[in-house]
Amino acid sequence: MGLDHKGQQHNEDFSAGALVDPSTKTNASESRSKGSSILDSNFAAALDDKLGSALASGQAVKAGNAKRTGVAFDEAGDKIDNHNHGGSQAGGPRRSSSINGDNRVSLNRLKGGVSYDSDTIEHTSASRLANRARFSKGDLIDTGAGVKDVAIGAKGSDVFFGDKGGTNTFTTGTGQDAIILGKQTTNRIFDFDASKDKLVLGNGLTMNDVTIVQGNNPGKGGINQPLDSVNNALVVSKADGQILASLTFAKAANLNANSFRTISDVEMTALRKENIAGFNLQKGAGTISSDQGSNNIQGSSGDDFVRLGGDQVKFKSMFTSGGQDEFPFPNPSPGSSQINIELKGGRLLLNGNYNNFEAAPLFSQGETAIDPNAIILNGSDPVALINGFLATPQDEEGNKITGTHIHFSPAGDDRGNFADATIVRYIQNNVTSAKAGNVTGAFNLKAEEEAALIAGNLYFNLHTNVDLDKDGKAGFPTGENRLNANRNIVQFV
Ligand SMILES: [Ca+2]
Ligand SMILES: [Ca+2]
Ligand SMILES: [Ca+2]
Repeated sequence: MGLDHKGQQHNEDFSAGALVDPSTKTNASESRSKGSSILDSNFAAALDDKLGSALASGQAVKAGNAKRTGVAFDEAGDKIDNHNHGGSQAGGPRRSSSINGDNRVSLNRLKGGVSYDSDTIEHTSASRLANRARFSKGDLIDTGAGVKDVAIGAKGSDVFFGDKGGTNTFTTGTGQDAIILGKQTTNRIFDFDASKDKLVLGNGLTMNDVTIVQGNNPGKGGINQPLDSVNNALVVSKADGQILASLTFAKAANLNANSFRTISDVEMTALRKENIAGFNLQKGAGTISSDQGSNNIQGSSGDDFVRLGGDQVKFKSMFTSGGQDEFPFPNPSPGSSQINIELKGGRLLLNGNYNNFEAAPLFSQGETAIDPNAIILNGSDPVALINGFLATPQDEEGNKITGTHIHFSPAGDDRGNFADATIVRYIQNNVTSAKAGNVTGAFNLKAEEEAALIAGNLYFNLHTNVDLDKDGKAGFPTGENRLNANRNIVQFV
């Protein structure tokens, strides 16, 4: 059996002889709750939610008399493609202080940020970083320059170089990973764990140069969510507002002085050598695969994708026994579902089944309206709801609209619960009876989607609608079963 994700791997101590001398360790660690319930602030923030009295009072709202108080969960309305990492076109409302397309936030935005005295930040070195990676069979991953580089680490304690400009997307995997930040470079980290991972300030950056702040952008956009999403913790340059790190689904309050290290230019030069003892040099351009050993991966000045070669990641089966696990709209459905996934060379293969649902899957009967018997849990307008869906008739791979979707955002692990209704993919849903069926999918993931999957950041929603068995119980258009491919599902082997 492989190692679980970060939360279950405790055999290395980042601060014990590795990156820092224990005698000089700062005591900035603070105990903060990492978990959160569906009632925490993420709930409203993630959805711009107007949940209304329906769920709060335990009452469901029938489609025919749903309150028309605006669209609380305009699912397909959040579907925006072709926007840049800066998120300037990402879905949802924008704030004047938010990102401007250049991976920056306004300096005014930084007033609420937190920083620490540079004297309290430990220095690290090439040997410390390399040794820790080597002993854990981790990798040195330098994607170099480029507009959009993507890299995925595995179970070892990897080092990610994020100091050569452009926008990088990193999934670090398990272990105690180090991400080196630099000027004029934005690093989006899909699975930063403040209890284990470190941000290393390079390019002469000191702690005095940066501020830690929670994002405040309520916009959505799925994998292309705004970098300064309310769900993300940011490390921002005080000088120009450049976002140096966007830690998705992380809380700025969980970072402290011990989350950071600094590294000198001399040490960076040493860490970039091609002949580092114990590492297998892999130079390449474009897609580069790591193997199980310690790799010194050096990408090109163009866009690179460092992915896991071989079978370095597997996924536990996902199962849910009813709508009570649904987030953000728990429901009383007795329906159960199971989905198994595997990843083969960037291709996501998916199969599963569901039973005892209240109604047939949304859109499986060719409907263009919500069944009047359907229950809408968030009080949204059923006409707007269905029109929102219908406005996204297919996903970017051309899969036709179904009520079974892949979305971006985790729930059910130690990061708390989040929801983003933007469609990532439509999953084929094959009805076998009024209340049961099976689901299948085969998707060619883009580099960032693959990184999101391995970070535990995708989930699967099975929505229902039409009361085929005429028992008076129709579907739950805002969600019947949700299965989270979260950190607990991702297994590094
Ligand atoms: Ca590159
Ligand atoms: Ca790792
Ligand atoms: Ca029914």
